[in-house]
Amino acid sequence: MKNTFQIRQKELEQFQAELTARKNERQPLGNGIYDRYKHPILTNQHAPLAWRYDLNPETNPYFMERIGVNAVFNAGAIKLDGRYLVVARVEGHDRKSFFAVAESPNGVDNFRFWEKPITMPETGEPDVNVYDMRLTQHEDGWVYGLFCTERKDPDAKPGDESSAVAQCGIARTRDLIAWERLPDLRSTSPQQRNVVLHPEFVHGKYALYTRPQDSFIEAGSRGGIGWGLTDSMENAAVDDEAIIDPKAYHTVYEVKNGQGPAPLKTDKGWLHLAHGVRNTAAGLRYVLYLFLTDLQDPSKVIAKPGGFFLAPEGEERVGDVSNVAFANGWILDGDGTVFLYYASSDTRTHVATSTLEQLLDYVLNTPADGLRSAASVEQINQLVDRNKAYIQSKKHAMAPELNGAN
Ligand code: M1P
Repeated sequence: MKNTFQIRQKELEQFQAELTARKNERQPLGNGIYDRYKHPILTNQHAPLAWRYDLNPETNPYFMERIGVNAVFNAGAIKLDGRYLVVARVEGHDRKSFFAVAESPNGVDNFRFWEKPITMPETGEPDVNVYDMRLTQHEDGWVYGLFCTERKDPDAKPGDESSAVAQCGIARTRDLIAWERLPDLRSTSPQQRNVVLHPEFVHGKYALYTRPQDSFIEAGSRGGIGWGLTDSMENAAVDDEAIIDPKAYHTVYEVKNGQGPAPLKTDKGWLHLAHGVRNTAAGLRYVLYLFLTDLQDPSKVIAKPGGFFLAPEGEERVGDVSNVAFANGWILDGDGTVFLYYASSDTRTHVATSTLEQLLDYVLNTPADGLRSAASVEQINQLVDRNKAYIQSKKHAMAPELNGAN
């Protein structure tokens, strides 16, 4: 028996040491906008053995897993004191999600979880499930974590054990270790998910991106990325939500959408990463898109490429909730590198890298959604014509006699 314990423990320790030490590799043949990487940065296999196994051979002679981790996904991200940190949504075999910090020396590999998951204080109304934290380093000096808190719908009919109410939970910290829980956001919407705090005060108030919705899954008559102001985060309340980026017919965000991480400030405007959801015969498909808002008025969209920026590819398309790309974390580094943390199919977490310059080029120079097939063809034809004209001009420049010159 002792032998079984020792053999399994050694094998698992070795496997995890290799997994966390593995170098990530940039994938070739990208799209010029960002690079994908070969390996996910975090999976359920990255969860420390001490979270899952009783390490005492007397009480666990078979070295059995006692507490299972099912998935590690939808991670918030921040660079704090020079450290690349993500706050992942870790989901156990019991379907409960919680938050845990993982740290990397370079943002793309060697992510290791801190010793213990985050102990998130509860409010007077305990959360049943918490997930999808957006981290904002606010100019007031705090790091805020806004997340979805989910509880059973008190109005669910007898026998209905699925209906839930989603709201925005709020906590703040200085170090990602000690968290102060604040009251949940109050808004006029019966449900809220994907609420994100803007990093700067706007008209002296805290500004929030919201996602009002009629029911737990369906955005219904509401939806779109909303915008609202609140006097305080200690008693956050948004009475008036303006929809700044609505869902739209026959687009990649026809069913619903939601702000990803807090936007990045650039000299051309606020750069936003968001997810859009469309319906298919195989269920919902989640993709990521980018848009830019005005520097002075972050609620005003000034540029928005058509279609998706990143969609699940290859094995990313398969998981607990297949066909999902979701992102709620990115890091802008001092040299302009942007680390985009996205999850695939509610199962694992990946990184893509780009630069602020490339992302702005993408946002400012990709045609907007023309909303009709004919408009898409027209955009391609315009590009072909411009390319033809350019190639012709190059030919003439190289051989002036073709141009009638002597
Ligand atoms: O299952 C896909 C995603 O569904 C929800 O996102 P949204 O609120 O936009 O529908 C969230 O539960 C998210 O965590 C999940 O990845």
